[in-house]
Amino acid sequence: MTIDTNAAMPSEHTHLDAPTRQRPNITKAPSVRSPIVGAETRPVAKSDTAVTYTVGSYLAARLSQIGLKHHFAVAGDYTLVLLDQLLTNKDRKQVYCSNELNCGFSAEGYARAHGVAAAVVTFSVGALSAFDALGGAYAENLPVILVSGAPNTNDRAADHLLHHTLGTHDFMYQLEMAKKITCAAVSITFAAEAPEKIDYAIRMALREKKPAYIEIACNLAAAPCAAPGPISAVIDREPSDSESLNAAVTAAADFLRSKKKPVILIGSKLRAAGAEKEAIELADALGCSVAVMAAAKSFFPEDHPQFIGIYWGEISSPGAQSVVDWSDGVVCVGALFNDYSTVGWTAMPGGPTVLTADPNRVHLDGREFGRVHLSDFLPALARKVEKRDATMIEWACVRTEPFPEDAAKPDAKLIRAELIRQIRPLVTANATVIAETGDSWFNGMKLKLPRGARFEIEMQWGHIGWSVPAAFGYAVGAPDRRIIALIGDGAFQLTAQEVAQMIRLKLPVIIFLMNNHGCTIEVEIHDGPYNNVKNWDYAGLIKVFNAEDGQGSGLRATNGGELADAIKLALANHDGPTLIECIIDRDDCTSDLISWGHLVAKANGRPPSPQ
Ligand code: TPU
Repeated sequence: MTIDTNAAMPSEHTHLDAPTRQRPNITKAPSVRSPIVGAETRPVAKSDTAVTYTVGSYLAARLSQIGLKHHFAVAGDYTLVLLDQLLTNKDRKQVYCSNELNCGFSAEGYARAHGVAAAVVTFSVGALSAFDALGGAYAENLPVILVSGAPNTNDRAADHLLHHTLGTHDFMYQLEMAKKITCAAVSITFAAEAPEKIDYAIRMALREKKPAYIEIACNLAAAPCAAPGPISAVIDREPSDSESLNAAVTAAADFLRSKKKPVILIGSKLRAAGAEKEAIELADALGCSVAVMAAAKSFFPEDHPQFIGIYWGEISSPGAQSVVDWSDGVVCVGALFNDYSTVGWTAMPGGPTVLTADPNRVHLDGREFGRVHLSDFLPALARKVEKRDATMIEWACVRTEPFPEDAAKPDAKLIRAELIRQIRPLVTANATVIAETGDSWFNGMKLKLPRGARFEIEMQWGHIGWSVPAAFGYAVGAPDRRIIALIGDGAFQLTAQEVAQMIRLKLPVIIFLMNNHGCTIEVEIHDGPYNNVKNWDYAGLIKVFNAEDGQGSGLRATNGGELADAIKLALANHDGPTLIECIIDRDDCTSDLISWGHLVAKANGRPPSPQ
């Protein structure tokens, strides 16, 4: 994320009275009337020479100042004037989505690539769909700012029933719901209060790395309000408490000094804490083994000499579980333990051997150190520790080199292992792999990442279908990266429409769709008729989405030769996405999925404890 701290105004296209810039003669601009609320959509003129901000253009300016080059949107009559206002700011593009769930997930994917994102939707019918994705952003620690249009302020006091509501006079329920899934939720019902409320929501989202919600009454989007001041007032970060930081570092250094075999375990909150580089500093200083949790794959470089692989209970990378479980001092950095990451509560470091370093707190030996930022704690600790490399000696004993894989015969029926073998070379330093909930998680873990490659997974929220819009949003936010999405057929059916938006924006995302005619992950947890998926002509779908002007490719591979040809074509298509439908057997899944599914099912199936 690039935050432009100097930019008090977004661009020369904006309408702020800027002494150093050419003033646009906005009084001559024809104004556009909203069909719905009759509000002016052009900047509001105070006089012939001075122009003030509107609620919508204030929001637009702030989004630019925090570095957003895009925001995602689905139109609706409660937001049309707001969308017009946002369009007056030429620093950012308005990117349209097929529905609000996808819009939310597109923003979530953009936030992964870019650090922060925004999405604009209409009241209730739109926002309630987007809330699912907003819950995901909360769970995954991503600052997504959701903006919803809302009823006209005059209708609040009047005895009016409105469309897109519950058919009651309560227009506040959406705000109340938003409070549960955001770190800040505000409703703007007076233009004068907009700057303060918008700034508050943005500040909280950036500080907490959680979503925020801004509701704007539809007749206020074009209403005048104050101009934005310097963005530094919004993006302040409360520093670590120096006493608490020093005490935590001293205690942690003592803890590590008393341990013979410390190991570092990296978790998914590391990125949100902005401390990936700092984790490498600590690893270098300690010289111990470093394992990452599945949801944190790529948050520590896999080519680092101390990297030992994924710690994920009994489906860990070979040797990694032994090294972590044998350790007498596990430094858990941004770790998140849930039923999935602990493989049904079978693999969870705990007790006095564990030092927990979270984004804003440190806990060890029954002591808690608050207001300590991970990005301050890790380098300070690195400066205080001595080398402790016993776990590297253990690692040298238990590690096993992967067997080289032979290519399958080109005309042999396609199997999952051949598919992964062919995907491996595509994962270059510039690649981002986006792995959907399903066997794609476990397939993705088998991809070795060169330095620079990124891996995105939504393991806490686990919404199937996330990867299609998230890949779209990620590609918008990082257009120079090679984006490879791995997805199952069941998941794809939830959000398939967003491939059409990839086509619209000519984004060369490569989608590997594993068509195994079923929800294999669910089969392994608990099987039944509900796990069968109606087959689609997935490759053929791209022709439908292309319509008269699109340049997406839809290809089908039933054997290794066809897959190799499809990958060549995908790499040659720079003008749109390529979906490669890979036909594999219903039972062709990783053994990791089977082991994991068995243990998660066991955890799910525990009978109620006696009260
Ligand atoms: O690899 P594979 O075959 O398991 O993937 P596929 O075909 O995409 O199936 C995924 C099946 C699945 C379901 C139905 N995984 N989790 N679920 C439960 C679920 C239901 N609805 C949402 C929105 N998210 C979920 N995780």
